[in-house]
Amino acid sequence: MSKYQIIAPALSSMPWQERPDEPSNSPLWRWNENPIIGRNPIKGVARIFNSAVMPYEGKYIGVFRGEQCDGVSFIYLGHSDDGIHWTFEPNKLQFVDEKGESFQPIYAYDPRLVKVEDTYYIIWCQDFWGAAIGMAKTQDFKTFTRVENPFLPFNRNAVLFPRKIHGNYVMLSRPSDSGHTPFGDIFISESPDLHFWGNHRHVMSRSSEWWESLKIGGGAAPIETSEGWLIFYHGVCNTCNGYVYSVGGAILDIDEPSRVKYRCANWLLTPEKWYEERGFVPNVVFPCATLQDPQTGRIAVYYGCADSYVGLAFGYVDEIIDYIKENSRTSYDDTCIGRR
Ligand code: BMA
Repeated sequence: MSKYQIIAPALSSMPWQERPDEPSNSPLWRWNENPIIGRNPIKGVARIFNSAVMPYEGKYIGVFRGEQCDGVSFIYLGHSDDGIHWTFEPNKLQFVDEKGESFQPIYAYDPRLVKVEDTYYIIWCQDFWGAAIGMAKTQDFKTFTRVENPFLPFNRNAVLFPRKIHGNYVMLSRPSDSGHTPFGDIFISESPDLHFWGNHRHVMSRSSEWWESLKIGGGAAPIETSEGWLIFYHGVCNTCNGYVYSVGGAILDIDEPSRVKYRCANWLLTPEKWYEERGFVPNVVFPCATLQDPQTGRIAVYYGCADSYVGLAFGYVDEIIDYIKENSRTSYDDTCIGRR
């Protein structure tokens, strides 16, 4: 029995490997056959990375960022029996509008996939006269209906919560600029209907810890636990050789998620392996999804590696939460309700 409970449906299976016997500074460890998706995975697609997966009908399904050979990213659907070995549909996802007519984004990247009640939502970044959030829903992974873009440009890294809070849908996002944004905090917004968004609050700032001192952004969908919403997010610092992206961990209040209860001063994952340090954009680990099993307390984190591959890391909820709590450093910006 875990010390902390994950509140989510039980999984009959999930990818898993126990911690290898090697020095580590983190409660997470990597799958020893990373990366799970290599180069040129689909005809016309050079790289898949920053992607999200979910259990579906006893197997796994995922939405994948596929960077085409012309450099434009779109979302591709993938299927897997074990969550590790993936086959991809050859064509990018086709979206329709509420009337059923074709409604394609110009580009689409960094998809997240979240189930709320009986519907699956894909949330991504796309062009809306500048980088902004796109969103679609599906119940069968055959028809993908776009809903109105939730926020004005410029915004990225939107992550929907897996259940409503106080009757509203809740989403994290990171207001940004149109380029390689050299700033950025995580905010939260609510909606009664996924159409109108408001009650905007500040959640957490880039911090004085150097690894996340430039900007931060939402990563995987929050995991509901007995201690609060466990989030894996990305934190970025600027070096003389460019940005470095690491994975951070925090726990948000279960009823008022704009309040940060604990925030780990240390990264949980930082580029250390060849597939994280070397690629189209070196030194990037970028979490977009988790699988979690309440019975065993196991968590699998899916993350993009160097804008070139997908990697998988594992941890136990007890060790992750204890590590975040033991190394927690919060500021007033984090713990306040986030209203000014
Ligand atoms: C961010 C996003 C991510 C990407 C990262 C590193 O701005 O575009 O998709 O992984 O930069 O290049």
